[in-house]
Amino acid sequence: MPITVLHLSDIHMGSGFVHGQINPETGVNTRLEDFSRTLSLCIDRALNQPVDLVIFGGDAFPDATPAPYIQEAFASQFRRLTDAGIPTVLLVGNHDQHSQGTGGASLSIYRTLGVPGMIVGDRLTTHRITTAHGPIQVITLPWLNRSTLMARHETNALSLSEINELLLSRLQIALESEIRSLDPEIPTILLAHLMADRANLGAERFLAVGKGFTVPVAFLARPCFDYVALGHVHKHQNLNPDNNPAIVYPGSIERVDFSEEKEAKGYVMVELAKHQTTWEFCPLPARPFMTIEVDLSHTQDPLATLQKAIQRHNISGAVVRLIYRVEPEQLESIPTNELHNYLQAAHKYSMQAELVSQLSIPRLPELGVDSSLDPLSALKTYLEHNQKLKTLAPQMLAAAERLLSGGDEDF
Ligand SMILES: [Mn+2]
Repeated sequence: MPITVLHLSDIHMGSGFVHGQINPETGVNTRLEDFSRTLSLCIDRALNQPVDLVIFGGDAFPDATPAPYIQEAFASQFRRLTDAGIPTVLLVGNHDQHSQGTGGASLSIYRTLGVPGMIVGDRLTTHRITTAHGPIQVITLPWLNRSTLMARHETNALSLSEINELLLSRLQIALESEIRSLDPEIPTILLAHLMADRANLGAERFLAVGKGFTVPVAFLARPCFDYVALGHVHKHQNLNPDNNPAIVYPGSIERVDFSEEKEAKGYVMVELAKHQTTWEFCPLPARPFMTIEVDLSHTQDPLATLQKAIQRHNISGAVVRLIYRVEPEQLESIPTNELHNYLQAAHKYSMQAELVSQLSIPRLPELGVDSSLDPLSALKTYLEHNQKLKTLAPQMLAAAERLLSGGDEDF
C-alpha cells in the first residue's frame, strides 16, 4: 500500500484584500473568505480520502505577524487535521520568517502549543513520521537566508555571486549529512521552500543579477528522494518530467494578484512508494481574475465597442480589470457610470484609461540637432504639427511663457 500525501503550498492567507470587499454579513473581507474556502476544500479532500499525511510548502500568511482573526482562519482549518489524527508538516517560507532573527514566527506557535501530529519545519532536519500506512521520512528545508548558514564577517569581502556559491556549498554539506542518516528502506520526501533553477550546474547561474539565491534542480534530483515537495513559486509545475523523483511546485491555492490570472490553482495528491511514486495535480475553484484590454483609439463608437468587449467575457464573480486605450478627445464619449453598469456582475473591478501616446509622431526636421530654436519656438513648432493638441495650443504656449519668465506660480 502506498502512503497517500496531500501537498499544498503558498496559502498567503490575508493577502490581496484590495481585490475584495467587506462582506456586510460577516464584516470580513471577501478575499479572506475566498482563501478560507479554498483551503477548506484541501482539508476536505485530506479528510475524505483520507490521506496519511499533509505537507504544507510554506508561506502561510503575507508576513510573519498576521492579525489574530487571520491566524484563526488558518488554524481552524488545520485543526480539522489534528482532530482526524492526520499528521501535518508546516514548512516555514520566506513570508513566515520574521525579518529579525531566525525561526518561523507565524508557525512556531503550533510547536510551542504541542499540537498533536503537527510538525513545524523551521530548520533543515529529518522528521520520521508514523502514518496509517507505515513510516515516512520528511526532510524539511525552510527558506534560507544568508545568516542561517554563514556569519557576517565571512561574507564581507565577497561578491553576491560568491556569497551564493558559498551558501550553496554549505547547504550541500548540511543536506548531505541529512541524506546519510536516512533509512534507505523508508519512503522519503524532501519538503523545501526555495527558488529552483532549471539551469545546469555552471558558473553562469551565479551571474544572474537580482535573482537572489537559487538552487539548481540537479541539486534536488536525488534518487534517495521519492518525491520533492516545493513551495515558493505560485505557478504549478514539475521541474523533473522524468519523475525520478518528481520535483513539484503545487503553486498557490488562490490567486494572490493579476500575475496569476492565467494559472490553474490547486494542490497535489501523491501516492508515495519507494521508487514507484505517482502524483496528480488537483485543481481548486479559485476565484477568476480577468484582464480586459481594449484599444478604442480607432473606433467610431468607443462606448459600444467597450460594451461588446466586456460582454465577450464571463465576468460574473470575477476580479476584473478593464484597461482601454483612447484618444484624449474620445474620453468624453465614455461616461464612467455606463462602465459601472457593464461591470456590475464582477466581484470587484477596476478601470484604467490609457491615453494613446503622443510619442509616435514622426520627428520634425525643424527640431533637428543642428537647429538652435529657443524652447518657446520649439514648443510652438511641436504644437503646430500636432493636430490633437491644436485646441490646447494657445493655453500651453501661455503656460510655457509664464514658466520660462519665472512666472508667479510657486511649484
Ligand atoms: Mn515564498
